[in-house]
Parts: sequence; structure tokens; C-alpha cells
Amino acid sequence: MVKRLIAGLVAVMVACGMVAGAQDTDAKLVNGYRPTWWKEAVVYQIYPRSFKDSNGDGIGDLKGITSKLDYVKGLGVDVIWLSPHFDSPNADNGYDIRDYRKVMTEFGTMADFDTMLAEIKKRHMRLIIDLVVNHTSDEHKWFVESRKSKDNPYRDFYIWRSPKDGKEPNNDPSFFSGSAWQMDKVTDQYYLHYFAVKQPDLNWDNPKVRSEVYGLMKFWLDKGVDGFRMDVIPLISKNQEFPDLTPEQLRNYGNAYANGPHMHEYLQEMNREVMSNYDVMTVGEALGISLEQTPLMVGEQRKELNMIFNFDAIRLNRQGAQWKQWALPDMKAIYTKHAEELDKQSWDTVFLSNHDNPRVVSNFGDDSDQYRVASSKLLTTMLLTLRGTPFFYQGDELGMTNYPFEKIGDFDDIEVKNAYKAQVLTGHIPEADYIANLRRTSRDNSRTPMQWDTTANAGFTTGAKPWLAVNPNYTKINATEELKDPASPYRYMATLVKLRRETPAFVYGDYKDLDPANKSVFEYTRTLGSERYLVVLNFSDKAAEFSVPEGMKLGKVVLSNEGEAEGMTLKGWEARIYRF
Ligand code: TEU
Ligand code: CA
Repeated sequence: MVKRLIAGLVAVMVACGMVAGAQDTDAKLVNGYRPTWWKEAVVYQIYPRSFKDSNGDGIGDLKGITSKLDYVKGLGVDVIWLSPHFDSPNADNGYDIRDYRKVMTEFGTMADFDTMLAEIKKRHMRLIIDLVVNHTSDEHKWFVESRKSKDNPYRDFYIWRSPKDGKEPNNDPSFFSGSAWQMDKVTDQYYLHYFAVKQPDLNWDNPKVRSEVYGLMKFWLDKGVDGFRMDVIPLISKNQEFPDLTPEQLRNYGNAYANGPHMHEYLQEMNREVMSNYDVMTVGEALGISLEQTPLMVGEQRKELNMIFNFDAIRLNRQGAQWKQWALPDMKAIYTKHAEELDKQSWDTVFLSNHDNPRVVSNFGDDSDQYRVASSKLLTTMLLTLRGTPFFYQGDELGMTNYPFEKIGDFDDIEVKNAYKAQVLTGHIPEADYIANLRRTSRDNSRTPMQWDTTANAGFTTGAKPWLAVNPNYTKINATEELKDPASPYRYMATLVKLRRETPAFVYGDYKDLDPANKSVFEYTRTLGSERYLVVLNFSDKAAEFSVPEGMKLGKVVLSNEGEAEGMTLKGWEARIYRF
């Protein structure tokens, strides 16, 4: 009785913050942040189809990944994010899942997955996998059942509507061209698909859908997986009235689809039912969520997700599907906004590449022979010293570049093929303009096979033909060359990841942009107590001066992408880190 009374008393005192609760005492706050492994981690994304083929069929696979884990570990990264490895007909290269509990045949077996996971853990790395539950493949057994009849028990696993005035229920567009509604003649109703026709959206308002999702999440967590990257997670809750989008909403319909009426409720339920029972990392692909809305998804008290991908920076050089020139002050303003909108209870990510975007050195650096290596290292410097958990994409560490696409037949991506039909074959835009824009924007730029060495197909496959052509510059840019070269982008990244691990200021330090208006130099500090670092990056191919504020005495150079560094003038694409 007395014990219970004291326990109750302590609980009240904790509730009033009079004494640190259990969770605070074991993790002393660092500069206001609660330290955790996923805040200190560096993440490396693997797109399995393009990483390493072990059986000569021209398609990457899990055994291939396992054979290259020492290479990944050599970078010092802590977490691998694996793009979908589940059974799929590959309408959207695995983002159309047919069976969540089965490994895609082309990628291998469940035993291969278990071996890969064990080998990852043996190297003291963790694995997060891709949770794609806004939609399934139309070949998933749930959809095969659902489309059979209006009274099928699985009918409400998806979103079906009758024609309205003989047409689609509303004007929702698909991300992959055309309407988001597909007429299915079996029952003369439309079903919703925000992405491909073969990717019907699940009906998250159906509690049976939610409990199936939570079950499949536990299936993989119980195998030892360390968390999830959640595909287009803000889209899961729909306004089931499906009103027409206004012209303004149509201009950026991703925002209109995101943040539906029950999104937070479902994420909190998912956290209660699943994540709260494990020590996991979750990152939401927050399509359509603004920085202002982000704390509601990642705030620690919200008990939803740990962090999200915000697309403001990576899509800075886009106007819709069109490439547009970007300016450094705009990128700097975005990172300052991240720091302002996300407080110390709302963790962040920093990234400029993934399987949906062009290669970072081509997209935000300078992939000319003269500056490719320097600018690749400069971008790596930025990503490893800005705020938030950094995410790298396979090949970034080599400074791999975009592919020299010439014709529509060079592409694999369903997004490209659908848009080609909708815009080029209809005569809306000339083919040459369409291809020229794709060379700078296409997702396939990042999906070409990893370049391992100078043998045929860059050592990606021993088979005749890889599923997507290898970039012809593999003879110059490949892992074997870079592992030998102490000044390679790979070696530089490994050095900087190690420095970051030894420097809490890069993880938990405060961020300050010292020269927001400067058009070519990005100059910022990271400060943690008495630890103070200055990072200066010359985002141009011209020499550029930089200065430090009054009273700030420049310390010694800790790292530079040009080896030695002196004076206050940066060479083209020169990056320096100073310690005060
Ligand atoms: O991407 C959603 C998304 O933001 C991209 O589709 C992007 O808007 C578009 O491709 C612009 O180039 C996720 C996955 O990362 C992507 O690979 C899938 O195709 C998509 O969802 C559907 O699952
Ligand atoms: Ca293979």
C-alpha cells in the first residue's frame, strides 16, 4: 500500500516535471535535444534493382547487396535504407507491392533477406525498409478480391466510386499523368490511384486495412528490421467526398492530397500499435507537407514519426516537371527555415538525392571533368554538417553523374512513359524538348547500375544486358578506382563521416547562416557549447572571397576538399571546415 502511494506521488511529481521522468534521466539532454541513435546516424539508400547483380540476370539482388556490405561499411554509415524488396510486378519498380511478406523473385528469397540482415548487423549497421502502404499493386490478392464484386469482403480495402455524369468522380489527376480514377468494367465503377493504374490506393478509413498494415509492419520488425521509410505517407487519409480540385489546387495537387482529415489520427494509432513497442527509426516521405506543418508529424510529444523528408531543397530547381535554374540564396533560405520551423523536439533530415531525383553532383554540383570531384565532395561536406540526419543515395559517394539519355527508348520509368504518351504523342510538346528536360530531371538518372569497376557493365552484372544501361563514364567513375585513390569522393566521404561521428556539434549543434545573401558562398556555423565549427562552401566555378564576422578569429582548417587551404579566397567548388 505504502509503495503504491509513493509510486503515485512520484508519478505526480514527474508529471509536473518536478523530477526528470525515466526517459530523461537515462538520456541527458544535449543542447536541448534528447540524444538517440537515429539522430546521430548517417543513412545510405540502396535501390536493390541497380546495386549489384549476383546471378547474371542483369537485375540487382539481395545476394549482390550482401556481397558489397564491406564497401558500404567502409563509408562508416550507420543505417541502410533499402528501397522495396517485396514481391511486385514492377510496374513502378517495386513501389507496387503484390505480397508484403514475400521477397521479389528477381531479388532472391527470404533466406537471402535474412542473410543480408544478419550480415548488416554483424557490421554494426542497421536496416530500415520501405513501407509502401498508401497503395498496393493491382495484383495484390486484396485488390484481386476487391474488384470481383461490390459486395466482396475486400471491396472497401480500396476506393471505388460510380461515374458522375458518366465521367470520373472528380478531377483528381494522377502523379503519373491522366486521371487518378480508372474505370473497371467488372463492376462499372472507378477506383482511385494517385500513381499508376496498377497502383490502386488503399482505403485507410477501413480499420481492417489499418490492422493488416500494422500486422505486416510487425512481421518485418520481428525479423529484426530497425524501422521504415514511409512512402507518400501524408496521402493515406482521403476526403471521401472527393470534391473537385480548384485550379489553384491543381497546380500543386500533391499538397491537396496530403494532410487529409485522419492523417495524424492514423499515424498516432500506427505508433501506438506498432512503433511504440520497438526501438525503431521512422522517416516519412512527406510529399505535400510544408515545413510549418512538419512539427505536427515529428514533434516528440506527437508520437507519430521520428522525422520526414521535406522536398523544398531537392525540388528547388523544378517548376512542376520542368527544370529551372536555382539560386544559392534560395537554398540557404530553405535551410534557415528548417532551423526556424523545427524546434529541438522536432528532428530533421538533410538530403539532396534519392531514386526519384537526378544524381546530386549533376543536379546541384558541377559534373564537368574539371569540377565533378570537388563539387561532389563539397555537397558531401554540406550534407554531413547541416542539421538533421543525412541521407545519401547509392553512387553519391563516387560522384556518379546523370546518364546521357538520347531517346524515349532509353528510359524505363513509368512516370516518363506515361507523360510521353500524354504530352509528346498528343503533340503538346516537341519530343526534343521533352527529352532535353528529362536529361536533367528524370528519375532514371539515378537508377542506372552502380559502377563497381572497369569490366563489362561496370562489374554490375556478369550477364549480357543490365535491366537499364550503365553510364558509359564507368571507365572513369567506379568504386575500384576510388577505393585506390586517397583523394576520391568515396575516401573524402568516409573521412568526413568519421569526423562527424567524433563531433557532436555537427549533430546537436545550433546552426547559423553567416552570409545569407551571398550568391556563391554558403557559410554557416555549428555551435555546441564551446565547440564551434565554421563551414564555407563555394557553390561556383569562380574564385570567391569569404569573411568572418567581427571578433570571430578564424581557427585551424579541420578539413578541405582541396587538401591544403589558406587565405580567405576559395577556389571554384572549394569546401572548408574550420574549428574555432
Ligand atoms: O514517390 C512519390 C513522389 O514524390 C515521386 O513520385 C515524385 O513526386 C515524382 O516521381 C516526381 O518525379 C514515392 C516513391 O519514392 C516513388 O519511387 C514512387 O514512384 C511513388 O511514391 C509511388 O509509390
Ligand atoms: Ca540478379
